[in-house]
Amino acid sequence: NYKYMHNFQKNFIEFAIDCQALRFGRFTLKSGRISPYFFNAGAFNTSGALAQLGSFYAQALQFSSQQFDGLFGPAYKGIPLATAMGVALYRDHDLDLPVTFNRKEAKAHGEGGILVGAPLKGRILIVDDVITAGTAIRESIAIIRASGAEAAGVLVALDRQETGPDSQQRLSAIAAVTEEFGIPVTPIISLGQILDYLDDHPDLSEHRDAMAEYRANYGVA
Ligand code: OMP
Repeated sequence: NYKYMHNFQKNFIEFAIDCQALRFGRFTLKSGRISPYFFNAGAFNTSGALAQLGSFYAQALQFSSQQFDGLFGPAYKGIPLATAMGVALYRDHDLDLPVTFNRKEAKAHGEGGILVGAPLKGRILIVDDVITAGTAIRESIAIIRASGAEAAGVLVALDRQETGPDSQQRLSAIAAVTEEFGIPVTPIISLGQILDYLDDHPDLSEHRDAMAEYRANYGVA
Protein backbone atom coordinates (compact mmCIF):
# COMPACT_ATOMS: atom_id res chain seq x y z
CA ASN A 1 0.00 0.00 0.00
CA TYR A 2 2.87 2.37 0.77
CA LYS A 3 3.94 3.35 -2.68
CA TYR A 4 6.69 5.72 -1.63
CA MET A 5 7.53 4.37 1.78
CA HIS A 6 10.18 1.97 3.02
CA ASN A 7 9.24 -0.30 5.89
CA PHE A 8 11.52 1.54 8.29
CA GLN A 9 9.74 4.80 7.43
CA LYS A 10 6.33 3.33 8.28
CA ASN A 11 7.86 1.94 11.48
CA PHE A 12 9.26 5.37 12.28
CA ILE A 13 5.82 7.02 11.94
CA GLU A 14 4.38 4.44 14.36
CA PHE A 15 7.29 4.86 16.75
CA ALA A 16 6.89 8.68 16.69
CA ILE A 17 3.14 8.42 17.35
CA ASP A 18 3.75 5.95 20.22
CA CYS A 19 6.30 8.30 21.81
CA GLN A 20 3.94 11.25 21.21
CA ALA A 21 6.72 12.93 19.28
CA LEU A 22 4.26 13.11 16.38
CA ARG A 23 0.98 14.63 17.52
CA PHE A 24 -2.16 15.80 15.81
CA GLY A 25 -4.19 18.79 17.03
CA ARG A 26 -3.57 22.52 16.79
CA PHE A 27 -0.05 23.94 17.09
CA THR A 28 1.61 27.27 16.41
CA LEU A 29 4.88 26.99 14.48
CA LYS A 30 8.03 29.12 14.64
CA SER A 31 6.72 30.77 11.45
CA GLY A 32 3.39 31.67 13.13
CA ARG A 33 1.46 29.20 11.00
CA ILE A 34 -1.22 27.16 12.75
CA SER A 35 -0.50 23.52 12.02
CA PRO A 36 -2.71 20.43 12.56
CA TYR A 37 0.38 18.40 13.47
CA PHE A 38 3.64 18.87 15.29
CA PHE A 39 6.80 16.87 15.60
CA ASN A 40 8.61 17.23 18.94
CA ALA A 41 11.92 15.38 18.97
CA GLY A 42 12.19 16.15 22.71
CA ALA A 43 9.50 13.50 23.29
CA PHE A 44 11.99 10.72 22.49
CA ASN A 45 12.94 11.03 26.11
CA THR A 46 13.81 7.61 27.46
CA SER A 47 17.03 5.67 26.99
CA GLY A 48 15.14 3.07 24.95
CA ALA A 49 13.45 5.67 22.73
CA LEU A 50 16.81 7.36 22.09
CA ALA A 51 18.42 4.03 21.20
CA GLN A 52 15.65 3.30 18.67
CA LEU A 53 15.70 6.86 17.35
CA GLY A 54 19.42 6.58 16.69
CA SER A 55 18.83 3.39 14.70
CA PHE A 56 16.22 5.12 12.51
CA TYR A 57 18.61 7.98 11.72
CA ALA A 58 21.37 5.48 10.95
CA GLN A 59 19.08 3.50 8.65
CA ALA A 60 18.06 6.66 6.79
CA LEU A 61 21.73 7.37 6.12
CA GLN A 62 22.10 3.92 4.55
CA PHE A 63 19.59 4.97 1.87
CA SER A 64 21.62 8.02 0.86
CA SER A 65 24.64 7.06 -1.22
CA GLN A 66 26.72 9.90 0.25
CA GLN A 67 29.90 9.40 2.29
CA PHE A 68 30.67 11.62 5.27
CA ASP A 69 33.70 12.27 7.49
CA GLY A 70 31.80 13.44 10.56
CA LEU A 71 28.44 14.23 12.22
CA PHE A 72 27.40 17.65 13.46
CA GLY A 73 24.50 18.06 15.92
CA PRO A 74 23.32 21.68 16.24
CA ALA A 75 22.49 22.85 19.80
CA TYR A 76 20.26 21.98 21.46
CA LYS A 77 18.04 19.38 19.88
CA GLY A 78 20.62 18.14 17.39
CA ILE A 79 23.05 17.14 20.15
CA PRO A 80 21.34 13.96 21.38
CA LEU A 81 20.28 13.18 17.80
CA ALA A 82 23.82 13.18 16.39
CA THR A 83 25.04 11.29 19.48
CA ALA A 84 22.34 8.60 19.30
CA MET A 85 22.86 8.27 15.56
CA GLY A 86 26.62 7.97 16.02
CA VAL A 87 26.13 5.18 18.57
CA ALA A 88 23.79 3.33 16.17
CA LEU A 89 26.20 3.73 13.23
CA TYR A 90 28.91 2.04 15.26
CA ARG A 91 26.71 -0.63 16.82
CA ASP A 92 24.64 -1.57 13.73
CA HIS A 93 26.75 -0.49 10.75
CA ASP A 94 30.36 -0.82 11.93
CA LEU A 95 30.98 2.86 11.24
CA ASP A 96 33.05 4.98 13.63
CA LEU A 97 32.61 8.70 12.78
CA PRO A 98 33.79 11.87 14.57
CA VAL A 99 30.91 13.66 16.34
CA THR A 100 30.79 17.43 16.96
CA PHE A 101 28.26 19.83 18.40
CA ASN A 102 28.12 23.53 19.21
CA ARG A 103 27.29 25.62 22.25
CA LYS A 104 24.77 28.41 21.98
CA GLU A 105 27.06 30.61 24.09
CA ALA A 106 30.80 30.76 23.38
CA LYS A 107 32.95 29.75 26.36
CA ALA A 108 35.89 32.04 27.22
CA HIS A 109 37.69 29.77 29.76
CA GLY A 110 38.84 26.16 29.67
CA GLU A 111 39.00 24.76 26.16
CA GLY A 112 37.05 27.83 24.94
CA GLY A 113 35.14 28.27 21.69
CA ILE A 114 31.71 27.21 20.54
CA LEU A 115 32.51 23.69 19.34
CA VAL A 116 32.55 20.56 21.49
CA GLY A 117 33.84 17.16 20.41
CA ALA A 118 35.82 16.34 17.30
CA PRO A 119 37.38 19.18 15.27
CA LEU A 120 35.28 19.76 12.13
CA LYS A 121 37.16 18.31 9.16
CA GLY A 122 36.16 17.09 5.72
CA ARG A 123 32.60 16.33 4.65
CA ILE A 124 30.20 16.92 7.53
CA LEU A 125 26.63 15.63 7.88
CA ILE A 126 24.29 17.94 9.83
CA VAL A 127 21.89 15.91 12.00
CA ASP A 128 18.76 17.78 13.09
CA ASP A 129 15.10 17.29 14.03
CA VAL A 130 12.75 19.13 11.69
CA ILE A 131 13.12 21.33 8.66
CA THR A 132 10.32 23.81 8.06
CA ALA A 133 11.78 26.98 6.51
CA GLY A 134 15.43 25.94 6.86
CA THR A 135 16.54 28.76 9.20
CA ALA A 136 18.22 26.43 11.70
CA ILE A 137 20.05 24.59 8.91
CA ARG A 138 21.53 27.82 7.54
CA GLU A 139 23.14 28.56 10.93
CA SER A 140 24.76 25.11 11.01
CA ILE A 141 26.14 25.49 7.51
CA ALA A 142 27.73 28.80 8.52
CA ILE A 143 29.39 27.24 11.61
CA ILE A 144 30.81 24.33 9.60
CA ARG A 145 32.15 26.56 6.83
CA ALA A 146 33.71 28.96 9.34
CA SER A 147 35.73 25.97 10.63
CA GLY A 148 37.07 25.24 7.18
CA ALA A 149 35.02 22.05 6.79
CA GLU A 150 32.41 21.23 4.17
CA ALA A 151 28.69 21.04 5.00
CA ALA A 152 28.05 18.04 2.76
CA GLY A 153 24.56 16.91 3.73
CA VAL A 154 21.64 17.23 6.12
CA LEU A 155 19.69 14.43 7.78
CA VAL A 156 16.43 15.28 9.58
CA ALA A 157 13.60 13.22 11.06
CA LEU A 158 10.85 15.16 9.28
CA ASP A 159 10.56 17.27 6.16
CA ARG A 160 7.37 19.30 6.58
CA GLN A 161 7.43 20.05 2.84
CA GLU A 162 6.33 23.63 3.36
CA THR A 163 6.96 26.78 1.40
CA GLY A 164 8.96 29.55 3.08
CA PRO A 165 6.96 32.39 4.68
CA ASP A 166 7.66 34.93 1.94
CA SER A 167 8.21 32.65 -0.97
CA GLN A 168 5.98 33.26 -3.95
CA GLN A 169 7.64 30.31 -5.60
CA ARG A 170 6.21 27.06 -4.27
CA LEU A 171 9.68 25.78 -3.39
CA SER A 172 10.25 23.66 -0.30
CA ALA A 173 12.80 24.67 2.32
CA ILE A 174 14.70 21.55 1.37
CA ALA A 175 14.72 22.43 -2.31
CA ALA A 176 15.85 25.97 -1.39
CA VAL A 177 18.71 24.68 0.80
CA THR A 178 19.72 22.17 -1.87
CA GLU A 179 19.74 24.90 -4.49
CA GLU A 180 21.43 27.60 -2.40
CA PHE A 181 24.17 25.42 -0.87
CA GLY A 182 24.27 22.53 -3.30
CA ILE A 183 23.88 19.93 -0.55
CA PRO A 184 21.40 17.06 -0.32
CA VAL A 185 18.83 16.97 2.49
CA THR A 186 17.51 13.56 3.53
CA PRO A 187 14.49 13.22 5.82
CA ILE A 188 13.50 9.97 7.53
CA ILE A 189 9.88 10.89 6.69
CA SER A 190 7.95 13.69 4.96
CA LEU A 191 4.49 15.21 5.28
CA GLY A 192 3.35 13.25 2.21
CA GLN A 193 4.20 9.97 3.90
CA ILE A 194 2.29 10.94 7.04
CA LEU A 195 -0.72 11.60 4.81
CA ASP A 196 -0.29 8.21 3.11
CA TYR A 197 -0.10 6.63 6.53
CA LEU A 198 -3.31 8.37 7.68
CA ASP A 199 -5.08 7.13 4.53
CA ASP A 200 -4.44 3.57 5.65
CA HIS A 201 -5.37 4.07 9.30
CA PRO A 202 -9.09 4.72 9.78
CA ASP A 203 -8.52 5.17 13.54
CA LEU A 204 -6.67 8.38 12.69
CA SER A 205 -9.03 9.54 9.93
CA GLU A 206 -10.35 12.48 11.99
CA HIS A 207 -7.01 14.24 11.32
CA ARG A 208 -6.88 13.50 7.63
CA ASP A 209 -8.89 16.46 6.31
CA ALA A 210 -7.09 19.09 8.39
CA MET A 211 -3.77 17.66 7.25
CA ALA A 212 -4.77 17.69 3.59
CA GLU A 213 -6.05 21.25 3.93
CA TYR A 214 -2.79 22.34 5.53
CA ARG A 215 -0.82 20.81 2.69
CA ALA A 216 -3.07 22.54 0.14
CA ASN A 217 -2.40 25.90 1.83
CA TYR A 218 1.30 25.67 2.69
CA GLY A 219 2.66 22.58 1.03
CA VAL A 220 5.09 22.55 -1.82
CA ALA A 221 3.77 21.90 -5.30
P1 OMP B 1 13.09 26.03 10.49
O1 OMP B 1 14.29 26.57 11.24
O2 OMP B 1 12.16 27.10 10.01
O3 OMP B 1 13.46 25.05 9.39
O4 OMP B 1 12.18 25.25 11.52
C1 OMP B 1 12.67 24.13 12.21
C2 OMP B 1 12.39 24.28 13.68
O5 OMP B 1 10.98 24.50 13.91
C3 OMP B 1 12.69 23.07 14.49
O6 OMP B 1 14.04 22.99 14.83
C4 OMP B 1 11.76 23.28 15.70
O7 OMP B 1 12.30 24.21 16.60
C5 OMP B 1 10.50 23.86 15.10
N1 OMP B 1 9.43 22.88 14.73
C6 OMP B 1 9.41 21.58 15.24
O8 OMP B 1 10.22 21.18 16.06
N2 OMP B 1 8.45 20.69 14.80
C7 OMP B 1 7.49 21.01 13.90
O9 OMP B 1 6.65 20.15 13.56
C8 OMP B 1 7.48 22.33 13.40
C9 OMP B 1 8.42 23.27 13.84
C10 OMP B 1 8.25 24.66 13.41
O10 OMP B 1 8.07 25.51 14.30
O11 OMP B 1 8.20 24.90 12.19
